Amino acid sequence: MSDYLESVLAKVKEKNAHESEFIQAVAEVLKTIKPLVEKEPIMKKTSLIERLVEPERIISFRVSWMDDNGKIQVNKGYRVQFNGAIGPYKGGLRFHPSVNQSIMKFLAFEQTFKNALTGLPIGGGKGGSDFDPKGKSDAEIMRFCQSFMNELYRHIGHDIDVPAGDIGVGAREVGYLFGQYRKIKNVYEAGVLTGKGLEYGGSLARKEATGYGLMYFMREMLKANNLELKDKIVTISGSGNVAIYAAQKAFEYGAKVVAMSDSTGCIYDENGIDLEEIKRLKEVERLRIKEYLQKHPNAQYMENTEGQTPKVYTIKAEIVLPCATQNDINLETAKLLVENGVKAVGEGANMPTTIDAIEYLIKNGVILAPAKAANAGGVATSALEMSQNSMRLSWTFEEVDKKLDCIMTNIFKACSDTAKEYNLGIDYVAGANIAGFKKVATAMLAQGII
Ligand code: NDP
Ligand code: 2IT
Repeated sequence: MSDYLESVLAKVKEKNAHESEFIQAVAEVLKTIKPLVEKEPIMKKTSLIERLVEPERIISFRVSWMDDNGKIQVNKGYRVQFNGAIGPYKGGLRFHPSVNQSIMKFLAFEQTFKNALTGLPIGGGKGGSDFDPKGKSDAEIMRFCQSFMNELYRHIGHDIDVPAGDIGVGAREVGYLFGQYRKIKNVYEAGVLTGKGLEYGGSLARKEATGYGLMYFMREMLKANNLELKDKIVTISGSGNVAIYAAQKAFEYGAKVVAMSDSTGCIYDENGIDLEEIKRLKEVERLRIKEYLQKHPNAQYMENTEGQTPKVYTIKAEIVLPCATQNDINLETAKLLVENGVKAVGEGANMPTTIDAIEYLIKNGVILAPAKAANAGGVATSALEMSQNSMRLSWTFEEVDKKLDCIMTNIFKACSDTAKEYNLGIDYVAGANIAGFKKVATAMLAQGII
C-alpha cells in the first residue's frame, strides 16, 4: 500500500475503531487499488478516497412491535445510504441478530462497487435490523415488517433508495414491507422495493438470480483457466436463497453438490444432494437442515462446534461456494481447503473470506471469484426489476435469465481484463476492486465536491 492509502486506512481505523467488519472491507479494497491511485493522481488531490470511505448518510431508528404474547419488543433498524453517485441507493435488508452498524456499513460499502460492476445505474446502500426471524410466527414477522417500514418509508423511493432482500428477508418480508409502504404513502410505487412477488411487480428469475449469476461467473472464470464445472465435486456453505439456486445451476452444469449447511451444521450426501428436499425444508417448512436425514437416512449430518471451522469446509471438494455469511473462511479453513485440493472458490455470500485467507488461497493457486463481482447477479436482476416496473411490463424468465448471463459474463470480463491490465495474474479480487472503484470514483469526480 502507498503512504497515502496507509494514511487513509489509519484514519478509517481511528474514526471507526469498533467497527471491525467495516474496517476489514475498506482495508481489502485499499490494499488492492494502489496501481489505480498511482495512475490517477487526481484521486489523492481531491481527497477522493477519504470521501469514498465515508457513507453519505446513516439512518438508525427504533422498531417497536408486539409479539404473540402481547409483550412489546424493541429492535434497532438501520439504513446506510453509502454512495449515490451512479444511481439511487440500492441494496438489501438483513434481519439477523448479529446486525450492527459495522455490518451494515461494510455491506453498503461493498454494495457500492458491486453495483458499479453491474453496469447498471444503481448506487450503494444496505439496511436491516437485529431482529431474529427464527421461530417467529407469520403474524410476528408481519408486525415487525410493518413497524420497520413505519420509519423506513421516509427515506426510500424509486428514485431515492430501493431496498430488497438479504439474510432473513425474502419474498414474504418484502411483501409485508411493500404493503405497509403503499398503505402509508397511498401510492403504487412498484419500483420502491425489489424481490417482490410475481403478482405485484416482481421479476421472473429474481429469486434464482444471485445463485445462477454466481454460477455464470464461475463458468466464465473456470473456462478462462481451462477448467469446467462438469463432473466437479461441489460443497456449499449455507442453504438459503443464494445457496439453493447456486446448487441448482451447478447440477445443471453437470457438477455434483455433495454438501450444504446451515448455522448449526452440514449434511453430506455423497450421491449428490436432493435439492427438492432442501427447498421443501428451507423455503416451505423453514426447518433445520438436519431434518434432511428423515428422508435420506444414509446421508451424514455433522454439527458445528463453536469457534471451529464449519463442518461443511472439512469435506473434500474441488469447488467450494461460501453462500452463508461473512468471515466464514478464515486462514485456518483456507489452509484446510488447499490441503484438500480445492481448485476454485466462488463467493456467493458477502465478504465470506478473511483478508489473510484470500491472500493464502490466491498464493496457493486457488482461483477465487470475489463476492463483489460473483454475487452481483441478485442486485443486477433487481435493477432489471426496476426497469420492468418503470416500463410497466414484464419480461419472460428466459429474457431476464439471458440478460443476467450477459451481465455476469461482462463482469467476469471486466475483472479479468483489469487483472491483465495491471499484471495481477489470477487476482480477480484486485481486478474487481479496481474496476468497481474506478467507475464510482470517475462519477464522483465528475459531480464535484458534494
Ligand atoms: P438466507 O437468509 O436465505 O440464507 C442464509 C443462509 O446462511 C442460511 O442457510 C443460514 O443458516 C446460513 N448461515 C450460516 N451462518 C450464518 C450466520 N452466522 N449468519 C447468517 N446466516 C448464516 O440468505 P441469502 O441466501 O439471501 O444470503 C446469503 C449470503 O449471500 C449473505 O452473505 C448475503 O449478504 C449474500 N447475498 C445475498 C443476495 C440475495 O440476493 N439474497 C445477493 C448477494 C449476496 P441459518 O438458517 O441456520 O441461519
Ligand atoms: O448483497 C446483495 O447484493 C443483495 N442482498 C441484493 C440486493 C438487491 O438490491 O437486490
